Amino acid sequence: MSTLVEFARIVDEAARTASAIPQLTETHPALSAEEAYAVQALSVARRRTRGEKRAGYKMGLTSRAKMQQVGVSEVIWGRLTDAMRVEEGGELSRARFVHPRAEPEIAFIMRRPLEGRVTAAEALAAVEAVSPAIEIIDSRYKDFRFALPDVIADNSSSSGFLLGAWYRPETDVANLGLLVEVDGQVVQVGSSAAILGHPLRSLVAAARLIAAAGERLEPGDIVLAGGATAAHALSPGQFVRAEFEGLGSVSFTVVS
Ligand code: OOG
Ligand code: MG
Repeated sequence: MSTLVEFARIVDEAARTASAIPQLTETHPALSAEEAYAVQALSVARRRTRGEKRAGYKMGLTSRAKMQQVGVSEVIWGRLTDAMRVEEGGELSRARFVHPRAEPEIAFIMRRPLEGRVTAAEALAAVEAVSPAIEIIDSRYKDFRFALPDVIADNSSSSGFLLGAWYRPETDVANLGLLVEVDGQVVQVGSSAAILGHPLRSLVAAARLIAAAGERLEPGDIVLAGGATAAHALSPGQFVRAEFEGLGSVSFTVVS
């Protein structure tokens, strides 16, 4: 247990001070995914002690593009706090991160609790609204390289998120075309269908996976369904905009 507490301190400090660390599995190759989730919970608890509030969850590696980019092919999840929220249309400070990347996502906000094994219809009935979103991910590991337990312990690279306009839960988000532009140049194109075939499946998976940690989705929680395309590396001066078919766009400017 004390090793897990120490790992939680290490990943939390790396995130807090934006400094790269070696992979935990370099020295502890036997670290399991289950232990890594315990590290994640402990590290997020440290954030909570500093005053950060629960904001929901993020799903990760729910698309092939994302799995291929990082070389890990298992769906993972992490926790969101209010401090990770970046204002839509606002500025993102590059200095707060090690090597940030942006990816287009779909977000759900919950109206009712959702827990354990549920159907897609049950999941949808628990949704208050859907929105286009951008996730800012930032692995705290050197060179953005990690094994499955490393990334889980590092809160699944969670570091920021922006939400666009909210739409009714019935809005069809199954297969929406989307693109990411940097300074007006298209850098990624894709579809929301890349997210497990339908973003709602990611919400179903979220309910099931977080139940394993004894948690459930609560009213007001935000759930990011996972990147629909590979993530794009950010540097100061860039204007980043993601556009979603029928849902408008989400944008921000990277400053130093
Ligand atoms: C892991 C987090 C993956 C997603 O949307 O697939 C993720 C990473 O790519 O560093 O957030
Ligand atoms: Mg993501």
